[in-house]
Amino acid sequence: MNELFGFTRDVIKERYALRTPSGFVASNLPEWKNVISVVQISQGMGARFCQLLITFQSQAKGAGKTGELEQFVYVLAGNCEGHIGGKQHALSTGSYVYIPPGKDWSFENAQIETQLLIFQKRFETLPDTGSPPVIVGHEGKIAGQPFLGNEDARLQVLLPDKPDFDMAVNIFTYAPGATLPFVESHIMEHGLVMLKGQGIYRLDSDWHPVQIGDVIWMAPYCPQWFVAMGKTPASYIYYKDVNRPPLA
Ligand code: UGY
Ligand code: MN
Repeated sequence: MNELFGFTRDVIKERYALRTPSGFVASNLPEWKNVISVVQISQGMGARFCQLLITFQSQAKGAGKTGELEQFVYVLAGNCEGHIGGKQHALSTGSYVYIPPGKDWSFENAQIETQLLIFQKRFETLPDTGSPPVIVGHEGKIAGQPFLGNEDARLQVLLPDKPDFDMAVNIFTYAPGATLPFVESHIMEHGLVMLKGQGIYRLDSDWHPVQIGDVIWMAPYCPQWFVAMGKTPASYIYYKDVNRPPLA
């Protein structure tokens, strides 16, 4: 269908943002060479974390140190090598790596058009917890659990649910017609990418059709709800901040 110029589904509001691939603009990030990098979510819109989409071109490489930050890297498409703290890992579509503070990292030797989704935040220490370990995994090895008893809405929890970790990353998969059971409102913030299918996202008091590739930021307490629509399952990967006191 032809769309007349000047239209977009993108919405940037105080409590949430919806961004669609047709509006993405690349920027240069010092740690990455020969990639197309899009900052999907950042402090500029009010978030307390950063979400990046990296697309490898020929001879691409990213290398750096996490320092005080932590980052979760998910392979959206393609394959590459990850080097974390001196250890090499072969990564393919669906692989993920959690890199705690104080680690050297690099990603290279990638198939062209390999895509990485990255969630970054400043790690929040607690007096009685240590720094979490490096985690390398694959979504195919994590079973989806029924969400609050609903077999049609399944959650894969990619990181250990332990107090050391201050971020969670999950994949939520809905059969057509399945929904979040109620309109959630919570202290945690979310960054989200639609991986498959389509549906309607309620954000604050607005309803938006969403599809594969769309990005959503939800501020703390933003009311949120989802229904999967169409003939195929819908799924999204999302970040949330967890396990820390509200007043730090
Ligand atoms: O983990 C969550 O808060 C999740 N149920 N939120 C969401 O899918 N929007
Ligand atoms: Mn939520």
